[in-house]
Amino acid sequence: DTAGKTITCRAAIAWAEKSRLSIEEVQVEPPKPGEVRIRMLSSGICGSDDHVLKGELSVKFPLIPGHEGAGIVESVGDGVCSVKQGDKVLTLIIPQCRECDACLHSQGNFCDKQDVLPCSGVMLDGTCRFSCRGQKIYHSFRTSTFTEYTVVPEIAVVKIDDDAPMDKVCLISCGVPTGYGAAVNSAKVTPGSTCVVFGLGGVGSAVVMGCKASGASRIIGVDINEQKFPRARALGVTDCLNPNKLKKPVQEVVMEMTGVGADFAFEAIGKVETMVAAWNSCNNSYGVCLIVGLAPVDAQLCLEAAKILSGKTLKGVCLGDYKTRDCIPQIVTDYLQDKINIDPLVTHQLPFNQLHKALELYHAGKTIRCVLLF
Ligand code: COD
Ligand code: ZN
Repeated sequence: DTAGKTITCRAAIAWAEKSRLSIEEVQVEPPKPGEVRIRMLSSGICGSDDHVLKGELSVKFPLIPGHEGAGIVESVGDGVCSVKQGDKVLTLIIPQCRECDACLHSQGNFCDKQDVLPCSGVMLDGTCRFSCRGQKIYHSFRTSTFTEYTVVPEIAVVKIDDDAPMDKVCLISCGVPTGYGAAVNSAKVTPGSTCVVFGLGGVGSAVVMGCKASGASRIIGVDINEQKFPRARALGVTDCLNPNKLKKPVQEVVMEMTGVGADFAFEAIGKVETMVAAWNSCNNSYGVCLIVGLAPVDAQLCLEAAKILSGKTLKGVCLGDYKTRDCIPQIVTDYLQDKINIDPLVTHQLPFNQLHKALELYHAGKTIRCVLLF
């Protein structure tokens, strides 16, 4: 029994920005009151992890990256009552404290206790649970999942169904609710509508699934990597555009293709230029543009101010506007009941010790999601 004891295990550490991750032996302290220690079973590699490693977010190094995790509760700290030892759980990049303004508001989900914007890298009490060769290692996004064991606050973990397949459901911790939820829950895509999705990675593909499930009749997919097109078509994209191969700006092409602009546009890349292109691809009167991607921290979004008067909507959305602990377990149940199929998003699975190969596949643009298995 490891409860109450420090666990020594393997974890991937980013010692500095842009440095190669290194798999090290780390010490993981027991959970303090209100915290949960999890034995990881799987973790996706998400675009936001890549932003962290490139230094595009104001994170502190050294840290253990990863946030899209599924695992089993190893032990809990005092006062924890929503999960217990042996429960299958997902980690939550956006926690739900149920006490802050956003949690108490019917429409809010961006909990005050999140650690993305900005990133402190520490637990809620200001300390870390990880160390390596005597040096403290920071957490990322309240989660840190590229490790055999992690410690997270109770508010950033949720129990899921006992029969959930743990080699896949990690995607339901972030990519699926972020993309699918943006379409079905946040935008509420309407039957027969035209959608345009910028970025056909893991998150953009989940957006496409949500548009399709909502009955969109035309889904235009935009990506500079044409390797993404066949899988996107299989998920429901009807027209693929590569902005680098077009003679005109992509928003002009979308305007011509649709005549009136898209009903719904989604940005799932995290770049200012594509946010502007998504905005300008929408119908001027009733178009809705959702920003799903996270731009670099100091970037500014510049739009023609007069154009907003005609009635179109610009909306940011994080984790599909879902209150995470309340809503994410239901997505797992929906998957188990064949109401949503996440299998096409899992294009690769590799053991944790092949992390570098997984990152290479990600950077080569070959994956939708590569799941690391522990
Ligand atoms: N034009 C078109 N496509 C592009 C361009 C471009 N200029 N640049 C890159 N792309 C394509 C890539 O080829 C790739 O296919 C895709 O965009 C990006 O996909 P991935 O697989 O690298 O990344 P995802 O899908 O895992 O994540 C993308 C996000 C932007 C959603 C992610 O990085 C992000 O910002 N996440 C934050 C959103 C969020 O809600 N996080 C939770 C807490 S805030
Ligand atoms: Zn993510």
